[in-house]
Amino acid sequence: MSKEPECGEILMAALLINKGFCMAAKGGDTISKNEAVKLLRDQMGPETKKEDIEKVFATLDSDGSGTLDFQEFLALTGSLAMMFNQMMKQ
Ligand SMILES: [Ca+2]
Repeated sequence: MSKEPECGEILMAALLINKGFCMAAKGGDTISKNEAVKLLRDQMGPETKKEDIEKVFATLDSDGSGTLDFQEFLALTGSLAMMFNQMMKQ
């Protein structure tokens, strides 16, 4: 059985999420579609079809702006966290 996460670990995860956004946004307020597609391809695997990545991007880009803001990025990280949670349960 795994141990409960400590407050410091949770804060570190939040900091890493913020750092990930800042790096992907390259100092801006949003992540470009090209950069988001690279991130998604890294997470989904290089064999993933472009149209599947486009569908995920369209789902994440909830306001249809063509970029991901921090809130939309959090939806991505939340989805990944849920995926990892399911993997850990198996
Ligand atoms: Ca958007």
